[in-house]
Amino acid sequence: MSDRRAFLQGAALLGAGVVSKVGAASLPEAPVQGSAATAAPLVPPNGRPYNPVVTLNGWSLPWRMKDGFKEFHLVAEPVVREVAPGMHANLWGYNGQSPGPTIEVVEGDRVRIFVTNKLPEHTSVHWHGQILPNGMDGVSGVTQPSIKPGKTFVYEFVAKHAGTFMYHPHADEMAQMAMGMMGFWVTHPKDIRQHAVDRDFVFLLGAYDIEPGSYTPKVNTMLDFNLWTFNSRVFPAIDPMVVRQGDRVRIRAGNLTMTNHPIHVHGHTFEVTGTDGGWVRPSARWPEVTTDVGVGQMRAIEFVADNPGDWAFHCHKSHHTMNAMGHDVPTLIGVDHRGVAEKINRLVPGYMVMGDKGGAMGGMQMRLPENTLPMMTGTGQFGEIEMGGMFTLLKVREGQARGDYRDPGHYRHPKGTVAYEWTGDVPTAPTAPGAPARPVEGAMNVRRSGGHEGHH
Ligand SMILES: [Cu+2]
Repeated sequence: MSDRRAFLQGAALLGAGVVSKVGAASLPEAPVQGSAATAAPLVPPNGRPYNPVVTLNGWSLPWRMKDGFKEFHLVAEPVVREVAPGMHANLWGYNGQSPGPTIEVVEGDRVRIFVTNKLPEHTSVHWHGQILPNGMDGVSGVTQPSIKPGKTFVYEFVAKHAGTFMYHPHADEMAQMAMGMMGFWVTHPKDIRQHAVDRDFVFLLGAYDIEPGSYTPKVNTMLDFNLWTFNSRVFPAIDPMVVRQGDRVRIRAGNLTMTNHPIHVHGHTFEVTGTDGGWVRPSARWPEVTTDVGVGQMRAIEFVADNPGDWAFHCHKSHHTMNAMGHDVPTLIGVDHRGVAEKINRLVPGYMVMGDKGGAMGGMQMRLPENTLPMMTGTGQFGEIEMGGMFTLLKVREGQARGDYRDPGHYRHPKGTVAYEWTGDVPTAPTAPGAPARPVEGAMNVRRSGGHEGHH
């Protein structure tokens, strides 16, 4: 295909639902998503009915029915992803976004997926977790030649098992996944009543190493990433999961990072109902508030959202609920800066003392380099949230209408149910026998940075 034809086709396809005249005869359209907002669930217009999922800050790929196949068209290409307002990343993805669109099919569907490669290098797509013919598994060199730039390959298989899956390249994998090439896949049960829930959220766990001031991930980073994402977004730009009180909720996550993520929910206990291999038998489930999602794994958790409020939902590795800026700041807790700042200020105007009372940076207005995000950020109804990365809110509301995913705003706490300040006397707390005497309030407590000796 000439560049000019490719350009015209790309332009014609920019609006979802527009069928390209060039491609209509053979290839299904390849819709492009330009927005990083959470798209409304894709209600199936044909085929077997199912309860669609909601992809956090993402969307599901439309298909066409042809000769008994559900036909999808994925285009692997460079994309610009808004990681959060104020920061964009030059990533690689599919159909205009990273991660690529979620693919939803029904158990027993015959699926045909066209994959067009618009990357500057070869690729392939592995359908992670699917039971399929060996030659459809997408492993470059092993089960197929890689897809060269400009070429289109076709994958065909039956979606045999209902469950949670992913797709990603199996060609120059480290670089391509570090650039954001991945997508979610849900195979719904043939019987719509089976495993039915009221709301079903999905997202991929991702990690990037993008130096403050730059736009492209460092693809050779092995472990030291500085952006931890749900669907290539970081807090405060990850949409909340909005549910109606009493809803049965499923949240599915897949992990394509280089480390594990203990995913933690506040205010509810859940059960892991789905793993990489399918559904967990009810007799094999147990209640939890945190579940570890290992590298290459998928987990589906379910609970009844019976506790109204704005509940934190996050990875429990505290460095994964932070953004890029500020990782190189030394630990200064316990260091006495008094006098030092003034002296340094004579040499470096604008010098600030940071971290001597802890790490809190939320209230500081540091000027950031171009295209990066503060390490800890976000503001709630009671003040600074001091989070980043893999963090969002589960918003449980009594008044939320069925099928309404709009953010209802801050939770309105019933009177007398919020932690409050004690304003009476504070009696001296008992001290353990043999413990050193507490320093008198107001006395200096000086410890030299890096040293161990302290004196009063
Ligand atoms: Cu994590």
